[in-house]
Amino acid sequence: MMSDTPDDGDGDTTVVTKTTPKTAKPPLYKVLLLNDDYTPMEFVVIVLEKFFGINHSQAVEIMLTVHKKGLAVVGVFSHEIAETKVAQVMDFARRHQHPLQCTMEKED
Ligand code: TYC
Repeated sequence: MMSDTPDDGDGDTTVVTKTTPKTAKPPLYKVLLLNDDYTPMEFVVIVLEKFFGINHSQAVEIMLTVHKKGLAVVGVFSHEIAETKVAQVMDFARRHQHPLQCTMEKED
């Protein structure tokens, strides 16, 4: 009868170490909103609500952070979603003739 226990017959114990195969996780990208001197504050708040699902009071807070610090991370997404968000914001700003800039950056 064949044993299902690893045994080389020398009386020692065989240690079987199972490692879980690693699945590489895709990189994440930060979407950044940049300050400028011309885009109205209310427009930036609308952008944060409309494209990032951020509630009004949080949107005002983030807009003010960008206004004071020069930029802020407004979300972290997969490459494809981040690209879509950036394109949506840039298109919306362009259509309203505001110079608002939105970019993405790979997370470390
Ligand atoms: N600095 C702008 C102003 O004073 C407001 C502003 C905030 C612009 C955030 C862009 O991403 C921005 N009207």
